[in-house]
Amino acid sequence: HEADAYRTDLMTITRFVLNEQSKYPESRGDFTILLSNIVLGCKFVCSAVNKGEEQKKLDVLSNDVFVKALVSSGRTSVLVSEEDEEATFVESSKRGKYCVVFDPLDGSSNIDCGVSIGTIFGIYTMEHSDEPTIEDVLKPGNEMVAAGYCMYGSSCMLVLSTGTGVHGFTLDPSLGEFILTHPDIKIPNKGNIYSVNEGNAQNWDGPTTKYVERCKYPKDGSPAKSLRYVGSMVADVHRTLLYGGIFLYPADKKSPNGKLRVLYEVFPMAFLMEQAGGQAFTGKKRALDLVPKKIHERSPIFLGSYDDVEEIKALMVADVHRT
Ligand code: P6P
Repeated sequence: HEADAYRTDLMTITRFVLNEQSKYPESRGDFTILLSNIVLGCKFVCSAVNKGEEQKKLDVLSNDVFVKALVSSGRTSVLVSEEDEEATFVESSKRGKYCVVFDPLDGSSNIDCGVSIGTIFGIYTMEHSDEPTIEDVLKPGNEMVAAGYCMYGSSCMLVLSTGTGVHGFTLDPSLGEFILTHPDIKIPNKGNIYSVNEGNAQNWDGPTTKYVERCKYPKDGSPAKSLRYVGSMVADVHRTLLYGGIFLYPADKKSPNGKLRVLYEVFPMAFLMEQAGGQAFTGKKRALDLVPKKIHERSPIFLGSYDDVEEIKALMVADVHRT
């Protein structure tokens, strides 16, 4: 009977977020409506990926679905998508108090070989009722109110934080609902995995090179770390969140700001890492303290287990004092 009780008490993502929002007496359910439209987009992408849609079409299709769902939600004013050169400003009759930055299909070059890919999103609130401007999305990550990703892999999993911890929801295709399966995810304080594209090693700076060397040839006699690199940020970050370790996309001589985008890759993943007890560092500062000047700006990123990131921070700080 107990099992049945469990089976009928469905903690869907909508119920979970409604529950969270009930802590804000003034909440009118706007965030819940916004999130349900992001969830709709994720369900669409999950179904299209599983149908084996080819990459080119899926890139554009998924962006279309997210933009249309977010605009029609009536809860957004400015949207930034990896797929669109310019920001989308919602027409006044449909405006709401949220601004959403997202990558509808991150890692899409991996689609055609079946490797996991994902949607990444971050949410800001717009604190004024004037005409929205680009300034409403050129804000530091420390002003984000929520962030998350959806990973399209062997299962479809949405990982979300609204500022009170990190929670994982798995899509039950028979119900078409995301069900809470991983409440309150905490990243291990230290891990034994490092995740980086070693193919860029010849272009790394000193501290990155030294840190990776330490992972491979530990000085203190501890076992070498394992290298795990999928090349799809959502997959690499999801593994880091659950197993611990460090994910790095450093600057290099070819790309002085690294490759990953601040608004819809670095900020959402940094937000989640901090909420899970980890941290995220740009090589110079806390990632969430960056203030982007352009919507597609890039930044180097070192994120994951708290102690692992502390180690590379120490190397970077030491390097600054030396130069
Ligand atoms: P590289 C995918 O193209 C992506 O944007 C991220 O998902 C991923 O972490 C990174 O680029 C991989 O880049 O240069 O190692 O192939």
